[in-house]
Amino acid sequence: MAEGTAKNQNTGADTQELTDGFHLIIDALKLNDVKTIYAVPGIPITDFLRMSQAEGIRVLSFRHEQNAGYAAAIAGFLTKKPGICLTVSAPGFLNGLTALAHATTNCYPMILISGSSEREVVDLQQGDYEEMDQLAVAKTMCKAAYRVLHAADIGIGIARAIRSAVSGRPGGVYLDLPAKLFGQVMNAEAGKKSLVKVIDAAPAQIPAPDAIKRALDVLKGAKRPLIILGKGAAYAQADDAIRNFVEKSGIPFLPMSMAKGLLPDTHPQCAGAARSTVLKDSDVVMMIGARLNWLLSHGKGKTWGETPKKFIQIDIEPKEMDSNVEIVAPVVGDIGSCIDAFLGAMGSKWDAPPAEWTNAVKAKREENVAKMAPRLMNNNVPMDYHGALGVLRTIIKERPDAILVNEGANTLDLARGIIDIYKPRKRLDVGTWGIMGIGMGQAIAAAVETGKPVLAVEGDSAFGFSGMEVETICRYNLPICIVIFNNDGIYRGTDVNKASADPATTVFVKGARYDKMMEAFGGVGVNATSPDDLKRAVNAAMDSGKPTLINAVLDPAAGSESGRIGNLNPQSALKKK
Ligand code: ADP
Ligand code: TZD
Ligand code: MG
Repeated sequence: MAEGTAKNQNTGADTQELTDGFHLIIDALKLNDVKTIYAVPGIPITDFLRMSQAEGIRVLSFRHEQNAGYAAAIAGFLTKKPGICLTVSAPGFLNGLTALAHATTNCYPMILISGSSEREVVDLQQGDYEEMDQLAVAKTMCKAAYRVLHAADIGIGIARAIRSAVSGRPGGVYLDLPAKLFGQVMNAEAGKKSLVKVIDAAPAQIPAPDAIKRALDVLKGAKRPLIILGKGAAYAQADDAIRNFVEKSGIPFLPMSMAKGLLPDTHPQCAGAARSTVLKDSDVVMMIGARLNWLLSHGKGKTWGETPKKFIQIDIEPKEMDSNVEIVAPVVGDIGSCIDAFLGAMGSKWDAPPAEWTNAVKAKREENVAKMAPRLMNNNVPMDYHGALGVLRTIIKERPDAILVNEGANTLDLARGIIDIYKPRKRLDVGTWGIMGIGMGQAIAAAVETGKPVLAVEGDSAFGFSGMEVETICRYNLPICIVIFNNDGIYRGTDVNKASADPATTVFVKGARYDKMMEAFGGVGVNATSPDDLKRAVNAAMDSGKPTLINAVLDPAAGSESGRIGNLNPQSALKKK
């Protein structure tokens, strides 16, 4: 036992230097280049956070663990290193758990570290302060879960957590640190030796040459090929290789939401504005870091039309292959290595796809863009989504380095389609689950990790899930401009409950002034009632870098039920009264 050893050594020699759990955890994190911790303090981690700060780790102290967790998760996506979230026991842990599960679902590397109560008491269920068998609860929600009981194992525990989070398919890892561990002492020299610097945490996974050849043969035989880029491709940070590959192939590409900007949405091969056409009419589809889940209608059905498809898939996770439909050419490996292998095997001459196909995609795209253009220029008061988004679209065009955070229903679906993204990893949103509440956590981590300005475009409901973090944004003085699309409710503000005096479940207080929330903490609040107001206010915020919240007053009737995914609502078999 480390504690025993340290005591014995201590009695033997007064000069013996000691260390403890607190310092070993901090040293282990620093040794592995952890620069930032996203946290909410309390027993047993308050002093730990103070010491971390004193030792040069930046600690972002949040108002709710879920938001700290979403911050850590997206930090993982942005940096390819595990984002670290620290919480107190039971309730703090549970608050962080949604984010851990979200990180795992989205393949973001993240480590949730929670202090926990004493094992002896927890296991006998004797009612400790914030008692819970956290390790058991966490196990089903993440890629791996570990507990460290001895100070001498801290180095190994943290190394395992880091490696588990980032290697293979990235995901969430839980690390349980009982309160007693923090104060455990051991010989400082032995402690130092026990720390582990993780070497090559996410080793390259080189694809098999015959898998590359098989995939290229399928691609060569295509008459109407399509590339789908997913957020795995954005995560991989193989931006130049991906761009070279897409351009060399001449194949139209469709970016999934968070893969927008890997190549600019305005790129001549971008099929974003011809989505339904390319999904229906393509004959060979090459998936790069994207899954055939609900977001792509599982690769079958009406969305995919009558044309028989052959799927090629590049993914680091072998089990992803054939998950929904047959993959005729699976390519297992990390995207950087796979794309390099493709570029090598394509040789210097590669025939572009038939012009008939690329011209048809281009024509459809131009038709759809032209149809949309006048709607984006409207100056209606009260604003509709298109008028407001037309303004934000121009602002992002002029400021392509800014990071767009986006959540809501209509606010999400319409912003995704309308706001072009020009650079990789500049669009962060609700991800695979379509989760509300990621807004402020993601905005904070984006500002902290990249130093770039952030524009958070939020439905009024979506914002409410993490709205208290505006105080955090003001406290750390982060360059974040929040625009709330305030249509008085979820989907719309016009729903009426005919059965009682209670409001309908989807509507909020009419005419709410979210801008006042920001003013309460010393930030800039603006009430914008027209596209011109909105433009002025966002530009001022982006120029000044001051924490700003703009309440964009939208027509309460603007918006439709569930945005673009109303079809997923179950229907009652009984006739409506
Ligand atoms: P989207 O929602 O954009 O369609 P998904 O989250 O569904 O994207 O899919 C991302 C996929 O990318 C996952 O299957 C994941 O295993 C894979 N992935 C993540 N990182 C890498 C990488 N470095 N190399 C290869 N595949 C990766
Ligand atoms: N809770 C969580 C955690 N995630 C969810 N996705 C939902 C609830 C359900 N939900 C949606 O899917 S969108 C949405 C909710 C509550 C809010 C939509 O309203 P909004 O956007 O104001 O954010 P619009 O522009 O009014 O559509
Ligand atoms: Mg709304």
